[in-house]
Amino acid sequence: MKLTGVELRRISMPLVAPFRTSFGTETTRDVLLVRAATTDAEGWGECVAMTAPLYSSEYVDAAADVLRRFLVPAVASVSSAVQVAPALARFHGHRMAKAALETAVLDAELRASGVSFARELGAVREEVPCGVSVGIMDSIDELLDAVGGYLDEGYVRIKLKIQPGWDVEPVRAVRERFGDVLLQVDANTAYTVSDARHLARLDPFDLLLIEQPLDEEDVLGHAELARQITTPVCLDESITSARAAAAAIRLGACSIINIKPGRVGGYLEARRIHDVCIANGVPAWCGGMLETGIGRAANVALAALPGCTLPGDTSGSSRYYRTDITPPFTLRSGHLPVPTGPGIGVDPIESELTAVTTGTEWLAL
Ligand code: OSB
Ligand code: MG
Repeated sequence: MKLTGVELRRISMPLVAPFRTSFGTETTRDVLLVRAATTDAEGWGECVAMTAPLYSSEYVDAAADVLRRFLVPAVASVSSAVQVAPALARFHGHRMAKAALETAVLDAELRASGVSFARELGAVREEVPCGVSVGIMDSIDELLDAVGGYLDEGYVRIKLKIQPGWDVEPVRAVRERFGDVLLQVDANTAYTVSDARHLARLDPFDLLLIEQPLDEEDVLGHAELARQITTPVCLDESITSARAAAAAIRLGACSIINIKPGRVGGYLEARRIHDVCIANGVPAWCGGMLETGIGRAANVALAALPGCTLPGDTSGSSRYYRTDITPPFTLRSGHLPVPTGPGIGVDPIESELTAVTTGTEWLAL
């Protein structure tokens, strides 16, 4: 297989409702798609970087820039996806950009050989249970309506975004209204270790986990916090590699890990993190970044691995978009089917893709 070029395509996808977190409110997803053209097949990757560097240091314009100037030229002579990360290793950071490129090359390679992502990664399930991430709302009533709607749709686990001033009360309200539903919270780094006694007030609510309460660099702080609360600590932002995962586990900073391929540089590193989790008896689950069907297809394959034992943030297309750019992912009894076709197993719908495209750029190799 030889790469002949890479297309960078920007699309603008309005969300069905604003998604509010402790770091900001997203109303439209500005997505960068990477299409790898090879002598044998073409492949797709979705860059999960957001419009502004609020979740992590990456943002979509920077991802496009680093791909154009450094990453794409550096993969000119790779003949397999396993060669992508080594070819990019001398460039620091930019994991979401690297992940999108590696995923596009992997998709092309797997399509050429007729192998699905699920098969390649080692999936053991044909469908995956789905959770949903529920943003911060203006009122508890609004939150209860949203959660009730998702439970009616079949979601098997609810994740509430929290921040100081929106934590114990929303959790209490959801517990009181919806009983023993699987429930967890995500703070996206909104607290400090001095909030430990406050966060311990979540202990009585039997949460599955609290995700990334502290700064992404405060791994030791998470270890200290984990000793002061009974809710299991799960890391998202802090886990940027398999090495970081192994260190965080060894330090006692987390007992659960959210795996996001974009955050860690791609699906091959994501699988290594999964393997670190299995080796340590640490439950893992597949996170999300409000992906379109292109990114979702590969995430659902990852969620089907044996170590992904908790429901992921792999929701149906309609939770995000009125019209997806692929055939929509639709929940069946709270589950999504794992694609079985070659590569990511789904194709963009040409007319939908064209309708949302704001620009394309062809980088010949
Ligand atoms: O922290 O998990 C997060 C969305 C964007 C950025 C960060 C996060 C999220 C979510 C939504 O929680 C997950 C999804 O439904 O895709
Ligand atoms: Mg998170």
